[in-house]
Amino acid sequence: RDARMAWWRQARFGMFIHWGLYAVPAGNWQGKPVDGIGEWIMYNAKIPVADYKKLASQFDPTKFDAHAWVALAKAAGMKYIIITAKHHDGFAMFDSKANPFNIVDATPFKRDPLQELAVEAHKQGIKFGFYYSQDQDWSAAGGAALNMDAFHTGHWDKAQQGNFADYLHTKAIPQLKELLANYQPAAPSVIWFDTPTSDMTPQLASEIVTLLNQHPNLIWNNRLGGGYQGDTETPEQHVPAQGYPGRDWETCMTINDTWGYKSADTNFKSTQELIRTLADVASKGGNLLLNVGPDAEGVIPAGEAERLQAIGTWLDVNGES
Ligand code: JFZ
Repeated sequence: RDARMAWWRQARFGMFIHWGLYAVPAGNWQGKPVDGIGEWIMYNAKIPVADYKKLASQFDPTKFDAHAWVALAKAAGMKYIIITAKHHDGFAMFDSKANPFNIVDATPFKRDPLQELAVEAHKQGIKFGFYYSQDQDWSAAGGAALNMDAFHTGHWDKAQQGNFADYLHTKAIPQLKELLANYQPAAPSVIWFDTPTSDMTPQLASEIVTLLNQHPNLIWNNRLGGGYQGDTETPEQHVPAQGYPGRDWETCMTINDTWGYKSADTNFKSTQELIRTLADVASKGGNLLLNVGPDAEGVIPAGEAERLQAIGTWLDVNGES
């Protein structure tokens, strides 16, 4: 593990990117704002699977510029990028043969932005990885949906009914194989799992682990499920008081109050607050994975980009690199 973690322990600062179909509604559905984080709009507005899938025909992010995104991360002093390959909505932001609900097959854009980013990250010499929602998948039959409280009440569409193991075998595991195989020589350094439910039994999770173990340099986090602790702790939206003695850890945090783009959310944290958070994390031996939410045209909101530039300027003057 030490060899695999070496670059990560030096990194300190990474870019999280939540980008997907949810950038099209951008927090609004049928003319009304929907409460909650932008990438959960399908869940929060209980959008039927067929209606949500129709968003793909409107997704044409022609302003997407992989070079510019990687250059922005570097200018901010970030050493790695983690982008949503598939979030809970089930839409793959990459060229997938395993499932047609993906950016190449289902949108007018027809490009694989993850391929372009992987190549750019490789060229510009920073590490690259994928967020993949392995458990919750609201558009695949059998994909889980959280049922944790009165607000989060599980599935809402018959099309979601099915067997979780079947979903895993026909979609999640085949797509993870694609992500691990198709980006050479810019292979992902990290797979960032999320929101495991009780559906992810130790047995099913072990099938994923078998696949991960074929990539000895791959780092993965503690959100796979099935009892696996992975390589890294993932405190969310806060900096733990003592860090995690004896464990590698990474605080993930977003600049405003959403991860995926919401047009109305301009509640950006100040540059000063973000720099203090970075210093707090670094002083406790962790990494900060700071999120941006690009819009449906493929642009990182100016309020976010400006803050990243300002952090980079501060680091140039005051930090060591
Ligand atoms: C999850 C996702 O549901 C969310 O959309 C986003 O991708 C975020 C990074 O991760 O949300 C979580 C997951 C874990 C906690 C809180 C929100 N947690 O452990 O407190």
